[in-house]
Amino acid sequence: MSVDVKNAEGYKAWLKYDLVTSQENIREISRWCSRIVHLVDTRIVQAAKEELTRAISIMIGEEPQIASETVTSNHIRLATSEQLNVDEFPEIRKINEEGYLIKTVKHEEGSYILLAGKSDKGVLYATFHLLRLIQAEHSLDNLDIVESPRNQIRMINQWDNMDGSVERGYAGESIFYKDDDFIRDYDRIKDYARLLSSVGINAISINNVNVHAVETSLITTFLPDVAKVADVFRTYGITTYLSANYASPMELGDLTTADPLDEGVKAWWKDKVKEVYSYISDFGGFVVKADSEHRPGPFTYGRNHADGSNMLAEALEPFGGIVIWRCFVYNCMQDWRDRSTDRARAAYDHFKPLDGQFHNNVILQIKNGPMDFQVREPVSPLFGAMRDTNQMIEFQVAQEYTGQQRHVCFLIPQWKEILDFDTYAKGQGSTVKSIVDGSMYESKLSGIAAVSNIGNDTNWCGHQLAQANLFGYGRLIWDPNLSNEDIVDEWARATFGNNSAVIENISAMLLSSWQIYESYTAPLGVGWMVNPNHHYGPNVDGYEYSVWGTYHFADWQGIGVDRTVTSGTGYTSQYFEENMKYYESLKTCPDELLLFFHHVPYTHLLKSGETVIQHIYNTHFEGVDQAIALKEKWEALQQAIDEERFHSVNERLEEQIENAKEWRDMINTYFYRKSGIKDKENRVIY
Ligand code: GCV
Repeated sequence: MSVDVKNAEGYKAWLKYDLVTSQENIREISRWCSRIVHLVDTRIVQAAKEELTRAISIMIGEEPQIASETVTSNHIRLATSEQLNVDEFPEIRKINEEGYLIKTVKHEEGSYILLAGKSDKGVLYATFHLLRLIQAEHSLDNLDIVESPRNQIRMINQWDNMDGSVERGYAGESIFYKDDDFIRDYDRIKDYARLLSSVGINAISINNVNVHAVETSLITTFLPDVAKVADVFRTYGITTYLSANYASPMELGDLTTADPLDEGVKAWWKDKVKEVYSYISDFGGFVVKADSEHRPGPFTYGRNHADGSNMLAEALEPFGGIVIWRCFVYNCMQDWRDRSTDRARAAYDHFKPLDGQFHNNVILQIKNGPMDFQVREPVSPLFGAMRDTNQMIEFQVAQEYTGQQRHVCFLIPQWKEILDFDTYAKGQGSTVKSIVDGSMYESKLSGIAAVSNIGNDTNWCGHQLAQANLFGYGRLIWDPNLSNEDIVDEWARATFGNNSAVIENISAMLLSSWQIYESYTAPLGVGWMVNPNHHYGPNVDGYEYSVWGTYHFADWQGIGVDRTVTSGTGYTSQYFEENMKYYESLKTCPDELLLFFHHVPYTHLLKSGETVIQHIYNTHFEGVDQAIALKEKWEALQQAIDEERFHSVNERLEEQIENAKEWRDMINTYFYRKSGIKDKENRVIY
């Protein structure tokens, strides 16, 4: 990686420490931060010291002194509970293994800001928190913060292939691989680890869930390289996982089967796992996509997903490893003309009957919705439906269906809505967040994963503003009760400084962006309408697996998929009763999901008072106007933002507007021609 890249503003992302301009602020920071005392010294604490040193040196123009014993002058003190007098800091009893305290402690014999965790990971997280406060010009005089992450596994999934491509990657190529080999740029990986750790992410899988031939060897010839990468992440409290190819015993091991009940296959995996742990003693385990989109899996052998995952779990169990088994299992060759089958039903139909059959070191990773990371879809009915099975949720930070990091689409409000969704699994208040944090069913393992949005682009994410999704993802899964506004504010200040116009406009842009994107793309929860395969840009009938499928079932009279029990696919029955009734009835089904659950005439009246067809026209015209307004907000900041970032965002906003117009025209024209109903405002529809 060149020095130019490292020095780019976009590269530094939210760990961009700037020289503080106000002398008063410099004095305050210097008063507390000119000395760092570390009472503990692990590699993770060294990472914390390094980050503090880097940040403070830049912010006040003077390198802090480091000591390992207490001093009488003001300082930052790094400690774990072992070095603390617990009676003096009883809060330490309340935090979990990764939690921390940040406390301004005033003593005559030397005052200090305490950054303390139960473990060294807590110290590192406290460090990043303190730095965020300093970036936001928060006073350091009376800090008293107690934090614990709400979720146990806070994971990022790379969809990186070893040829250097990234499946659904919109920010250049992989930072890990190129030409079927590792790149071995540990500086860049370290900077990625810093970004992840700064927002509390503690797990990463480093290869695509579609494991092709070369990547299958990550568990053989490439193990020394995996170990080096794991070493970098370990220093930042992040555990490394690999996506595994279910057919590995055949592809690597000369076996003629991958049948999970075959003794030879079981023995092969046991040996293999032992070998992996000989390289990486704290290896996390395997992420597995099986029997989905042409990937191999237990179905080939007439076995189910419990058989398949349990076999791997048994091999990992002696080493403390886990299996993260994806529930994105469906028949992609399904014939959509046959209205009795429904892809939305697939995950529940496959997995619900297996509840209680999974080993306790297996977690099912369930996509947030029943389909595939659309701009709008309901919450997957599997959440809460499996009382005796560990579950985690999967989001997609990569914007596959939400503008591919060419459009601004801040996804935190979407994820927050999903985490707050009441499943009614154990009566009112059974939110998704209380299922995936393990509290509702006292699950042994639980958490949240998401597909990463980074690549080797200088600014990591392609779109500068897409960084907010990665930052926000980490912050939200650390604490799902944080507000959208707080997350945006934190990110904007750390990334762009504290100019109030900048914060105000960027916040307004981000907070409205999901709704804007939804307005000019697929309406009312119907989903897709994108070009097949690459999924960018409008294509109303676009469907990749055959020429006759569509996702919307539109004809000259109406649109939408009838998923009711009464007359449709029966998908609604997968929800607990309250939600089942809510979606089943046209009276209660919310507008934004209407076409996901019902097939209705274009003249159907929405709760908003508009007809479906008029809603389609209105939102598509308004969406473009709102996209134009986004650009105006950004342009107003030209003087306040460095050229590099200003221009790169401006170019993307230009493209967003042009693409939004294309969406508007394609969608409006299609439905005008299909329905024959005119826009009541007589706007131009081509
Ligand atoms: C990694 C969607 C994407 C695929 C992805 C798949 C999955 O179908 O388009 O690229 O494959 O989801 O989540 O496994």
